[in-house]
Amino acid sequence: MLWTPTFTGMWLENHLVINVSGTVAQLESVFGTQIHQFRDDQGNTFFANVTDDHVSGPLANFLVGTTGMDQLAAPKPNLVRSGTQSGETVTLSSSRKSGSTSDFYDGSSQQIQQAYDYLPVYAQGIDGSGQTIAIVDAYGSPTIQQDLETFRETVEQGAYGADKPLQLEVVTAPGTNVMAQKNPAQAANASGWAGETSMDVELAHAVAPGAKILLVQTPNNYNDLYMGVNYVVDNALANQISLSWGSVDTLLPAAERRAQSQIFAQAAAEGINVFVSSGDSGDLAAIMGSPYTEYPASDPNVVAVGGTSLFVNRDGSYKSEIEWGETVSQIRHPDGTVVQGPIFWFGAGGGVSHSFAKPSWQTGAGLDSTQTMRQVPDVGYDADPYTGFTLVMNGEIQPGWGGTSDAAPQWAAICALANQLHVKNFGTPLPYINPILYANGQRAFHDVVHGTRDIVLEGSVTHNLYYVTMGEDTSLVAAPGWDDTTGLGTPDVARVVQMLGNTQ
Ligand SMILES: [Ca+2]
Repeated sequence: MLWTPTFTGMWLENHLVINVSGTVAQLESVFGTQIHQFRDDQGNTFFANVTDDHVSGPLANFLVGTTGMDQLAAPKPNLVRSGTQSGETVTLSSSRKSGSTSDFYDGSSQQIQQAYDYLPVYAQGIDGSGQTIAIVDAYGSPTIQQDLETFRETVEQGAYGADKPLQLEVVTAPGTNVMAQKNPAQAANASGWAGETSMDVELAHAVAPGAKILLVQTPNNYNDLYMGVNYVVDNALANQISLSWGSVDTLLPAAERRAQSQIFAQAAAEGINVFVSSGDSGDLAAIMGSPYTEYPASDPNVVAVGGTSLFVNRDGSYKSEIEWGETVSQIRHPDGTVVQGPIFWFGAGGGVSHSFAKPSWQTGAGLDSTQTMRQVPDVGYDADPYTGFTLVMNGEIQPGWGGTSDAAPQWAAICALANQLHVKNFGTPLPYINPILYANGQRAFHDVVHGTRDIVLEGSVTHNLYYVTMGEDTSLVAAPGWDDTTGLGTPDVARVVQMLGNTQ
């Protein structure tokens, strides 16, 4: 008998997750591990299991893995802002190294709708009506309802859908671990998550203004975030989910990753499409010593979303894109002496997963046919803070937000548009879309290839000049066909929605 009388458990309806609690001794006994208290170099204490779980007996026949026996690996939201670096505000300098920035995307909802060709879809009466976009974020934001209202009254002005009623529902995922929320080190991240929440909710609304947005908030740890995802999947609360967070795909214990991957497998099987930002730290080699991808972006049952820098014509229409990555070639004092450089600032994540085999559908031009592991990302979208989005956070209008967190909720919104058309045509929602995108997607995407742009930024305090090259993303580089920063490419939304919505 494995269970002690005081050991309580709760089956969730899909029988994929058993939510259990017990004393440390009980958990150590049942899961064959030891749980220790640790103190990090900041003085924060946390608990963690010191070995992977190892169960024997009847439990081993059905237990795929366990999560939540540690407070490690709090995921980070994938958002960055253009305006700050090294403790000072940096702005585009008048002494630009080359070219004009007049063709940079301006951050408005109107221009993104025009540049990515949303308008023909809206003209058909397709705006996300009847669809729900679920967003799972840690903590949420106390001002989200008012911020979304202000966003609609300002950033969305002139855009299609700015007059639509807001449909935002905020819930806390049932069964999430309240104890972890009290961890002060994790709670300190709350402000970053509030910004992430504003970004996800506002940008999903900007391009699918008829859709309902379900914001699921949880404490900031993997276990509870996945409980939030499982809550949506288990209850079939939405046909598209946006996740703008992640961490190195080998950081989580294998058993924990296996358990979480089961949720995405169920989502894909049920036609719930999950969009995940690919990360903002390039190939992660600076942290890991060699290239890595992020999880859950690397999961074969999610659509991983990479990033670009977006340039537009004078009339706001699409002009061109390059892969998103900013490298500071030099930082110079006003007297001309070089402070340091080159330094990689940020850029889209991507590459080859260390954890997941390549899915059978991942074939086509640009992919490495000899590669046996999953390649990331699947699709791209504007994510560069210098061609980034204007958002409302804490009541304040703030330009210059970027990160692949920009990209995932807007792809979830595109899926909501396609789902509305698919339901209208066939009476059923879309299946998992990655196999369709890889088989038929070429004509619906802008294929992004490598390019660079140079800009000069000036620090507000030191007046140092930052010579920045756009389009330099660590070892990752855009190329013809699929590539490891933008996947298959960025959407011509009218074409993507037609292709998906008319494929039975
Ligand atoms: Ca490409």
